[in-house]
Amino acid sequence: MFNSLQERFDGIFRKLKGKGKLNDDNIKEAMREIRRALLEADVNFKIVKNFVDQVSEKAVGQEVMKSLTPGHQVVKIVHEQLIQLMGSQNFKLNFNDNRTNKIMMVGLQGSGKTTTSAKLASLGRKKFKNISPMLVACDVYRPAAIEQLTVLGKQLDIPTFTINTKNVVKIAKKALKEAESENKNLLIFDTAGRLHIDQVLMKELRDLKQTIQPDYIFFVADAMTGQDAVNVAREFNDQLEFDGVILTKMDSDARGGAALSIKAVTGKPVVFLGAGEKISDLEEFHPKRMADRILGMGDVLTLIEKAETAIDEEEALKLAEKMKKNQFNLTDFLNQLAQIKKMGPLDQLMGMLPGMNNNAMKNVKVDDKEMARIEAIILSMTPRERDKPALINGKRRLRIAQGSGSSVQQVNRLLKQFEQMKIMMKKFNNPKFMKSGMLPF
Ligand SMILES: Nc1nc2c(ncn2[C@@H]2O[C@H](COP(=O)(O)OP(=O)(O)OP(=O)(O)O)[C@@H](O)[C@H]2O)c(=O)[nH]1
Ligand SMILES: [Mg+2]
Repeated sequence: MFNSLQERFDGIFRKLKGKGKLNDDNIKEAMREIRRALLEADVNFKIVKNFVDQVSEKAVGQEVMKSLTPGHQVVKIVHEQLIQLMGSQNFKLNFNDNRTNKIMMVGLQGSGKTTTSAKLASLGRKKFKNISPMLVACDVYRPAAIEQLTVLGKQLDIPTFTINTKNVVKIAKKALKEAESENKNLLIFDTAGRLHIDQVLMKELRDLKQTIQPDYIFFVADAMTGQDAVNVAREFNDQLEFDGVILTKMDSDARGGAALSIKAVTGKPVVFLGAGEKISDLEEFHPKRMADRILGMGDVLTLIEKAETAIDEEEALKLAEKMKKNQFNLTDFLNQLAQIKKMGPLDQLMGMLPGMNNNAMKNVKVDDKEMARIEAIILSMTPRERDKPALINGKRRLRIAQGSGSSVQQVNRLLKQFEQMKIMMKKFNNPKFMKSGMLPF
């Protein structure tokens, strides 16, 4: 996410920070580079021009020139400008417990509407105590689409409403009735996509909007399509007036042009990001956190939120207790690895830490393969060995190595790391620290 822009900004600012004082020429050069970086990230050219004009105006001001750390001042200005570009106000999803809340999902074919409908239903249920969701299949053109939504719903134990008709308005009316009789207070309407905007679809969507009077209409767009996504967003907004944008496939989008342009072009904010195919891969979009990420300042808050949703608090407390009593064994270690894995790929998580830009990431040794190896080694031990690693003598080490397809040295290294970890745990015996669920290494 934003990798190329991150790298470019890193280079530009390093150069600026290296200079004691700045003059007009230095600033002009930096602005030229920022302009190029944004264009390469596929940001709309008018927005780029506006952005650079505003940053230059502030940067050539006396304050920056006279400041002792002019380079840092420029970073600060760019940071503020990025936040403004993406919308300085955070969007907040609000539901009312006492009536049916309705969300309508719209967008082109393959943008991620169906997947994101399920992700949102799951997030709504998790974040709001008295919310009970139901999915409504309004994509009447492909039978497979209804099946897809139903399967996702089943996985989550969330009902999917379907009836056999091509009339979307009829489906919607029946769904609203069903919600009332079944006590469901959040309906998510998944609609059909088209390859291009066409008037038949738009009319159908407007009719649906008229019938259900949604609390939110979210426009779902594939971030990888860059400026195309922005143009389609503008047309959908003109015809349908949506409330916010959900950008999907951000995990595969290195450029970030859509995320940076949509607010300025449509006036509507990005509200969520899809960052993977798993149900839990939906993040709230916070302009400040995004600006932090783009400028390599990390996004610790999102990391903590991910930990909170993926890690079972009760488990974490149990674990903290075991650590306190020095009873932490290799099975617990294995469980912790599984919890971390639930949070997503390690490189994505590391990318949220401050200072972890692409270069730093290359030096990070803990990768997903290494995790898989550790897991295989521990799984090749007997329960007694996991409980009491001291039992593991040379012969047993050989057996474990063979069982897990690794070398005896790798088994030795893991056991040594585990011993060191236990020593460290004694030092870190702080329940609050452990509650964050992170391994202390
Ligand atoms: N990597 C990644 N893949 C995603 C994300 N969101 C959706 N996808 C994938 O994108 C593909 C299309 O997603 P759907 O949810 O079926 O898209 P849709 O908008 O409902 O498509 P139509 O019903 O054909 O209009 C699926 O393979 C999803 O798994 C995401 O955030 N990251
Ligand atoms: Mg679909």
